Amino acid sequence: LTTMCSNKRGALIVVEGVDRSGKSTQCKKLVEALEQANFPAKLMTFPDRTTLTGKLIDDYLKNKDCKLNDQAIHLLFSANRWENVEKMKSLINCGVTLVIDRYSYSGIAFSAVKKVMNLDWCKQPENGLPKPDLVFLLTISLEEMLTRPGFGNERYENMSFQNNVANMYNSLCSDKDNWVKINAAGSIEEVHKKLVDISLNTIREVESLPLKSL
Ligand code: T5A
Ligand code: NA
Repeated sequence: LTTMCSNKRGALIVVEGVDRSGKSTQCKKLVEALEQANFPAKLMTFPDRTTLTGKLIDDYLKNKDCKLNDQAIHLLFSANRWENVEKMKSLINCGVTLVIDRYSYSGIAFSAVKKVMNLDWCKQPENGLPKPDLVFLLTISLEEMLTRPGFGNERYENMSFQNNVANMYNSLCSDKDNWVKINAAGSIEEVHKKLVDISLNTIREVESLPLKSL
């Protein structure tokens, strides 16, 4: 990898939003489009269910007999990101743009709405992780969300919880210059085109700037 390293860094692009807003669909298409435009790109997903912490998280989300309390699962979601830090940094520093399906803001929003832990407490374990250059927040009405397939039996997949998460995302988003809200109710192609255009601008803007930390 080192021999192929570019002297320009890649961008860190995150896609957030409530369940079924289309994050996974858009992340995949975005990586393909960037590669076609000759910008090396790679998809990452959180939670990464393949790692040690990821397996515990998977059991928790599937409501298996999992006794983790709210604080413990919050810290596991964060640890699941920390497990991937070296990999993320080396790819970005080698010129690869990382497109990440959920990141710290999922961790913060989904935990803070439980009211057991305050917002500041929820943000602390994310401090020091690589800071995204761009965060897309896919917004969708609850009515529109209901028309989409895939609402399963995982924990958090209920309307009132998702509504609270949407409000929490909105408050995290306000006054942040690297956040872009995208109306995700448009067609897959319409949403995709917006993401590609904005991402290409960001990739060019940050290629000579250092990667920051949260
Ligand atoms: N979580 C996660 C935490 O609590 N803390 C954390 O730190 C993290 C990282 C993980 C759960 O864990 C929580 C949040 C979640 O509850 P997940 O594995 O990310 O969840 O969730 P998934 O179930 O995989 O994905 P989502 O439900 O969030 O869906 P997506 O990815 O937003 O939507 P997508 O792309 O799969 O699309 C859903 C359906 O809609 C269609 C698609 O074809 C698909 O059928 N669709 C569209 N239809 C019409 N128009 C469009 N524009 C469409 N775009 C997609
Ligand atoms: Na998804």
